[in-house]
Amino acid sequence: MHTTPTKVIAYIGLGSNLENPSEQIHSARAAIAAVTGIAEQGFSSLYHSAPMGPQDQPDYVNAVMAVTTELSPLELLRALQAIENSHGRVRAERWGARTLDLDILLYGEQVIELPDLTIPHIGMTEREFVLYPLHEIAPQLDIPNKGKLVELLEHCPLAGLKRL
Ligand code: A4P
Ligand code: MG
Repeated sequence: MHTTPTKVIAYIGLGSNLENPSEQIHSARAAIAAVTGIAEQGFSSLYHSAPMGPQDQPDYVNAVMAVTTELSPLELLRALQAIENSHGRVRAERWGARTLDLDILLYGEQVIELPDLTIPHIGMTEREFVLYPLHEIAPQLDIPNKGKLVELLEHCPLAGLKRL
């Protein structure tokens, strides 16, 4: 019997603040789109943002990508971590500077709480560098357990976020 794998819409947050951040984001986009079982559906503008967390680090470039995927949530996480590693990501300080950070923001409508994976991504609903790019590509979105994206945006100051 042949079964077609189900496709789920997922949203990925991309961030970089080292070694030519815009280039890191463009090359991560291409690497994600090239994974078997992932197809790009949309990509936001690039945004310039002030660092959240330790302030003694460069500003970030952030973006959000919409994909459809046949990968399970954990398979998607592993694929993104492999791409982070191939971009020279070294895990050091929490919230510290990084060449590339790839976060699964949303995976369909699912709420996932595993030791290695929390979806919706923790903190995404308060982060201007996630909500504004997400709104650009998915204005109608509802965040599971959190409410409508447009309403979350009303409580989220721009905090210096700039579209590049
Ligand atoms: N993990 C759990 N849930 C997820 C998920 N939905 N997507 C686990 C991806 N990973 C998830 O992440 C730590 C662990 O989170 C992973 O092993 C994975 O199993 P990490 O990338 O190794 O460490 P981290 O990124 O330093 O920590 P954390 O808590 O994930 O930080 P964030 O939330 O990623 O924030 N400022 C600006 N302006 N822009 C940014 O993009 N990013 C950060 C990092 C800090 N400041 C920033 C930005
Ligand atoms: Mg992360």
